[in-house]
Amino acid sequence: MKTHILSALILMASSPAIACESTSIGDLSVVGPWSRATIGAGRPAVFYVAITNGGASDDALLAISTPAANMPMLHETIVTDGVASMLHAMSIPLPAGQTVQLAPGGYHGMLMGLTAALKEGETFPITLTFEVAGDVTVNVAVLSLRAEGPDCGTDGQ
Ligand SMILES: [Cu+2]
Repeated sequence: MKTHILSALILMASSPAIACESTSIGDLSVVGPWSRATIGAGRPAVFYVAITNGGASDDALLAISTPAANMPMLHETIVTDGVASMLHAMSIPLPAGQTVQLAPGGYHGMLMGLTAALKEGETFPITLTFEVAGDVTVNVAVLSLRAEGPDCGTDGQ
């Protein structure tokens, strides 16, 4: 048992550190943008990030764009009677003083029409358009196929 725990610790220590990029624009903090590697370019990729609105007024994420995909969209996963379906989100509300996660099972970016497969360890730029704060471009870390997100410290999941 002791050996088992020890080898698990060594595995964790030897895996490459995943950057948790944080970018500010106006009252917004855009933290830990990430995606998953794709097997090819024929299927859509995902885009996840946490956005904190530290200001006193509401904002909203209106759109995303990236040279990595021809048709990036905002989606929301809704579970009805145990069946998950994805709806197009016209915008994602960012209430004052709150953090909104684009994360598996909820709001997310869907990158349709990839220009190339996403490879683990790469990054690509994505531009987020906010209703109030304007545009900001961040670098998205491409994690493994089964990744659950970068290690962003205590505020991650
Ligand atoms: Cu989707």
